[in-house]
Amino acid sequence: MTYKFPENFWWGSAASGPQTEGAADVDGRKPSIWDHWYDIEPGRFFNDVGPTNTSNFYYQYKEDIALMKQTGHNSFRTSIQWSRLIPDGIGEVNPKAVDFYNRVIDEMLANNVEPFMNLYHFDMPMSMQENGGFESREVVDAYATFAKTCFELFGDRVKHWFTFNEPIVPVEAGYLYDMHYPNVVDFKRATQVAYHTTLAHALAVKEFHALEIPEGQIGIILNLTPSYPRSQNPADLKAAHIADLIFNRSFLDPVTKGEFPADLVEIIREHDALPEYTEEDLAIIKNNIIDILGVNYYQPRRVKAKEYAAHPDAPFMPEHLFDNYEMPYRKMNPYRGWEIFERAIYDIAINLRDNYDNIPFFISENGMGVEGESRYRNADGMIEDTYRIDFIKSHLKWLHKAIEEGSNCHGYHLWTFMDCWSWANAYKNRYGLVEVDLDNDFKRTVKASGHWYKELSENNGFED
Ligand code: BGP
Repeated sequence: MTYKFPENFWWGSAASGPQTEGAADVDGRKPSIWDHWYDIEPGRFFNDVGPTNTSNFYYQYKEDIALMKQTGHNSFRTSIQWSRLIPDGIGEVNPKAVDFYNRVIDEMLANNVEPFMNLYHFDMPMSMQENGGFESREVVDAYATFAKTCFELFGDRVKHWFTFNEPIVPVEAGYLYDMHYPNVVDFKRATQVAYHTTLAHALAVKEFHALEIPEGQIGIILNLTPSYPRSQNPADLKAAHIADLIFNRSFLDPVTKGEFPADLVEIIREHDALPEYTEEDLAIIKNNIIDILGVNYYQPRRVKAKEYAAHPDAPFMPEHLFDNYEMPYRKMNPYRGWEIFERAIYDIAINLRDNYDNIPFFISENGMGVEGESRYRNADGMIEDTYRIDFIKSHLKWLHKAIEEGSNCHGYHLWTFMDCWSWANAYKNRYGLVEVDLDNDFKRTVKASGHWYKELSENNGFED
C-alpha cells in the first residue's frame, strides 16, 4: 500500500541546544542547571558523562546542516539556549550568541531547511534557578523578556516558534520524582512551577502576537501520552481520567482554550496545593492561546485503579490517585524501558480533532533510542538500523490514517537528527539518523535510517 502525505508536509527532526551544541563554557555562555548539577553530582549521569561537550554542533553546524539536507530534511527544530543568549538570565545580550544563532539560521535557510525554534528545553539558567526558577514570578518575567528578545533578533527569518518543550517534564522530574535538578519532592511546589510555566508561555505568546511577524506562528510542544485504562470498570476509568488531567490536560487545556480543567483544579485544591496566582495573570493565560501545537509521542500511559492506599507519611504524589498498569505482552523498547504502541498517535490526533477544535499540529518528536548500536554496523561502516525504519513506518501508518480521517497534521519530526546527549541518560541510547562517534572526534556517519528518510521525504510518503 502507498502512504502519501499532504503537500508541503514537514519532514525533519528535532533536537535542542543543550543536547547538541556543546561549547558549554565558551564565548560568554554561563551555566544552566544541567552544568551545575553535573558539577555537584556527576554520578547522576550515565557513565558520568556531562553536558559540557555534547555533540559539538557549535563547531560543526555547517557539516550538520549539509547532512540534514542529505537526509531529506525540509525543516528542523532546535532551541536557543537562554544561558547562551542572556547568560545572566536578565540583562546583557551576548553578541557571540547572537552571531552563532544567526549563522545557524542563515545556513539552514541557505539549504532550504526551515528553522523551527524552541525557547526552553529543560534548561533554566543557573542564575535564574538561584532566584527561585519557575517558583518565582520574577523569573517568569525574565523568561518573557528573553522570548521577546529572540523574536526581535531572529523573527525576520524564523517563522515557527515554540515557547517550551514538554513543560510537564521539569515539573515532574525536577519537583516530584527526583530525576532532574533541583531534585525537589513537593506537589505544591510542583504545581507552582507548572502554573508559572503556563503563565511564562502565555506572556511569550502575547509578546509574539504583538510583534505581528508576517507568516509567524507560535506554539508549544507537549508530550501527549494518552492514558489508557486497564478496563472499562468505572474505577479504572476514573484513574485514567485523573492521570489524563494531571499529565496531559494540565498544559493542553490552558494553551489551547485559555483555561485549566475545573476537575484538575479541584484535585489540586483537595490536596492543598493550589499555586499563588492573580486574576490579571489568569487573564493573560485566557487571552493568549497558541497558533500551532507540537506533539511529542513516545509511549502510552496505562493506568488502573489503586490497589493499596499510600503510606500516610509519604509526600503526596499523583500516583496516590491511580496505579500505573503493565499490560501483559506489551511491545517494549527494552533499552529505554518504554512501551511501543503505535496506535496512540492516531488516538492523540483524533482527540485533537474532536475535542480541541482540530487545532493545526505536527508530530514534533517520536523516535527510538537503542543502546549499543555499533553492533549493527555493516562492512561499509554504516549502522543498519532497520528497527528504526520499522518504528517510523509503523507510527506513520497510524498518522496517515488520522490525516485521512480529517486530523489537521502538518508534519513529522523524528527525535533526532544525530545521536545526542540525553540528560541523565547521556549517550546511553542513540536516537539519530546520523551516528556520532564520540571516540573519533564526533565523526558523523549517516545510518541506514538517514538514507531511508531522504526517500521518505522526497516521495512525501512510502510504500509498504
Ligand atoms: C524527550 C525530550 C528530548 C529527548 C527525548 C528522548 O522527552 O524532549 O529532549 O531527550 O525525550 O528521551 P530520553 O533522552 O529520555 O531517552
